Amino acid sequence: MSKKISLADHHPALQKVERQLHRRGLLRGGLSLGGLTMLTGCNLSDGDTVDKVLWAMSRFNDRVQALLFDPNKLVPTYDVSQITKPFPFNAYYPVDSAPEVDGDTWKLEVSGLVQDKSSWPLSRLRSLPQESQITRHICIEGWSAIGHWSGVPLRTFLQRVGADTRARYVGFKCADRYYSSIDMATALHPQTILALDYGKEPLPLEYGFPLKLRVPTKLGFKNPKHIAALFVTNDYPGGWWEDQGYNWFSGS
Ligand SMILES: Nc1nc2c(c(=O)[nH]1)N[C@H]1C(S)=C(S)[C@@H](COP(=O)(O)O)O[C@H]1N2
Ligand SMILES: [Mo]
Repeated sequence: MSKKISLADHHPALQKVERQLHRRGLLRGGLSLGGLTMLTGCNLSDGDTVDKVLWAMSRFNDRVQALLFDPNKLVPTYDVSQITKPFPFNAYYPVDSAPEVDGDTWKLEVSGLVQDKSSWPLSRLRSLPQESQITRHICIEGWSAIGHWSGVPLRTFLQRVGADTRARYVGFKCADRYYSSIDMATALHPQTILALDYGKEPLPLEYGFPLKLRVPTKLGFKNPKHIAALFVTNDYPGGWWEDQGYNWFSGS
């Protein structure tokens, strides 16, 4: 570690990166790249660019945000009259490309650090206790909308499958090529639900049929729709937008 710090402190290429970060106001006060590598646990080398350093800073930011997260603080809920109509559609493709999933044959695959890896047809998910919420969905693209989702609290589901709740992440793979992941504290938050219904009816095709993660403490892109598989892991799973630069934690 001391070697890495002296590399960041004395190597001309990294000094240049450090000056650029200071100029852009991204490194403040006495914080140096050496100090940053210590905080992020990231090994910087002289070939690294501002981009690589920003990734390291974003991952450090994830850890700070996770520490600040209050597992019991609830987001505001709304009245039925405040629901946004029509609820906006968003995906990385146009609405007519949303995946058509057959609810009769679909099963949620479960893997990773869980005791029971059996898969879950819709009927089995519906036999678990259900929660309902009217909450605000906030998209990073600059719009928000209030919607009504119901389903199984993810916490209830994780307990039922014997998940190792000391693991770091819960990851999701979708019927389109989308994927995402959340930290375990957020997965166990009382308002994080595996949503089966929108407005008391099964999720419409474009809003994520048959299963969508509703996590109102996080931005919209961390609410995967058309979930096909769920896994519990200690290996950072990233996500579709997260891997293209959106901050991974992206929540409150
Ligand atoms: N499977 C899948 N889930 C997804 C996306 C996607 O493209 N595919 N887009 C995300 C983004 S950026 C947003 S804002 C919300 C939009 O959900 P909505 O169509 O219900 O408004 O879904 C999220 N989950
Ligand atoms: Mo979004």
